[in-house]
Amino acid sequence: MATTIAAPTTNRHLVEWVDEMARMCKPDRVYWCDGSEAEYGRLLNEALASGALVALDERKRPRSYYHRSDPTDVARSEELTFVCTPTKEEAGPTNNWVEPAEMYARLRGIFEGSMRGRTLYVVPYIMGLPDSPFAKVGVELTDSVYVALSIRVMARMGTAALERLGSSDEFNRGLHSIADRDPKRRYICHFPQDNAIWSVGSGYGGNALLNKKCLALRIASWYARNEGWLAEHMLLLEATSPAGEVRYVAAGFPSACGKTNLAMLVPPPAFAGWRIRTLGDDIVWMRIGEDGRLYAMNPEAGFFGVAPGTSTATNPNAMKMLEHDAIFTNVALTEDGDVWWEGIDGPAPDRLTDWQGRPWRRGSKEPAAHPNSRFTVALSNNPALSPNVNDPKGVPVSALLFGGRRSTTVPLALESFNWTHGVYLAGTMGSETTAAKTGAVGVLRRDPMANIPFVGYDMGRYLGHWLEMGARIPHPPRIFLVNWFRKAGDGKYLWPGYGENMRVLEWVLERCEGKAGAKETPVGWTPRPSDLELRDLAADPAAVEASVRVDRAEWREELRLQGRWLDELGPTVPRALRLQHDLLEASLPA
Ligand code: OXD
Ligand code: MN
Repeated sequence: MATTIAAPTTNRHLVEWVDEMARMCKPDRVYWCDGSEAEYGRLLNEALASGALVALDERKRPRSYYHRSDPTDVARSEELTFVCTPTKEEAGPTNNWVEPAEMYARLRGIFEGSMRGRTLYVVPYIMGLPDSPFAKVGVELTDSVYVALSIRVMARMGTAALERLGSSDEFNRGLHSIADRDPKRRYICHFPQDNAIWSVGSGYGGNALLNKKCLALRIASWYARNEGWLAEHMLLLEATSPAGEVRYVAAGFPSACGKTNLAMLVPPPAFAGWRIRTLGDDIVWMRIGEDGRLYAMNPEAGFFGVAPGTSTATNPNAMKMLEHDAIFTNVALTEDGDVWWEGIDGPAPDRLTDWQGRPWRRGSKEPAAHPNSRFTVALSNNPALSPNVNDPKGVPVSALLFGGRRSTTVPLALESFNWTHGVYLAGTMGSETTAAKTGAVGVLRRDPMANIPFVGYDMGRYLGHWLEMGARIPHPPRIFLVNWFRKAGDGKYLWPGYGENMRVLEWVLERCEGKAGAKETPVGWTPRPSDLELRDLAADPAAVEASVRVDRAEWREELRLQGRWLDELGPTVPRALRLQHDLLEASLPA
């Protein structure tokens, strides 16, 4: 039986559950994390000794480490992710489902003895600020020291969580084992009714850090619907104008579509005096405030961002925050002990060690870093972090943006006519898939609110919840679609993106205040080039014109696909959204 260090809590619900799980998983040792700096150092040493982490060159990247995951375990496995509600209808058509008793039995067979020879780390954590009434406590039991270290960076972890929990039974029970990492025995399972998550066979990202996608999105979305709030896959930014006005924008883009870059945007010289600061880059919880506005907060304490494509040109703040105290996963290593990825500044070195540990030569056809390789850093590393990230009531949101990668059809920006129309546009939006999930890349898939992998219940009811929320918010934010990825016939992007997205952000903020002009189209309001501040923009005016165009033939096809999507979601899709679809179709006769 395991050596158990005395539990640093008298919470009998927690202690009994840890004992029960340890009896099943049979670790050699049970270790309770306190979240202290000293402990972080000790766990790092354990990880270095076992080879789970490699230290980077101390002068080049102080206190930074490298982790390589199994080559079969490099992205979220949506096909192995389940929502185990009592009935299939509750999980809905967009989630994999197995009845809870059957899934628990199947998983017990895999967890049984899975931690032999290993340590079980008890990782208590808080999503949200410890003093916020809206924070949620979870405890992850894991046999991965990399996971324990990552949660220390990504969430408020350790004693603070035990203190907040006290003697309560209200905590998320997360059980995680890398087991034998066999993809055929890999499952990421959510039991919303039990506030429980069991994940086995993966040590990577959202599959393994149960606080993130599993609790703060899938389980939280279920609570959010029951309790009247929103748990969303969004970034949160603060924009300060030259006149000193401070406004907040939340934006939902699918994985690896630029949330981190927009959240850390540095305005171009034509926007001197503007300042963008970050509150979050992946998850936002939103509630109606006492003043009738929608208030947003980031429940995380760190960033788990995609490395490839990150450079001084695309995201200078991210490059600064990665200079120290970072953990990198599946990027490439340089000969002098630093990290490298495709798209980083400067030319590729002659030789690297690739993400699988193999020698790599410049000119090789295969990427040196995995396309979904990641960095893990604390929020506090970001030089442009908003101080309001620590406001327990959150920040009032002026605009909600949604968007994906669309090489055609969707204009640079499209403002909805009203909340219902906005929910329709976001609920039917599509995006070309990326390497953040396993499976084909570049395939158009519908992704409501960029949240399709993360809603822990029926999607039609989720859209209904958005409509109900709209009806309850006295001063709702405006809803926009944006698309930085539209292409010309020759395959080139029409809009330069990155820092230049400030031009769209300014238009959005001005629209919210009734200041900027726009063109009415049958599908929403778009900026005309003359409505955007285009001073010093290095782009062909014809390309800008094409980026904002609403093409009637493209939209007729889009509406046909959107109609099919609503049919796929089935009978729980709110009637208002079906009527909205029919109205748009009728407004665009052939
Ligand atoms: C993420 C994702 O890790 O969305 O944030 O895949
Ligand atoms: Mn994400």
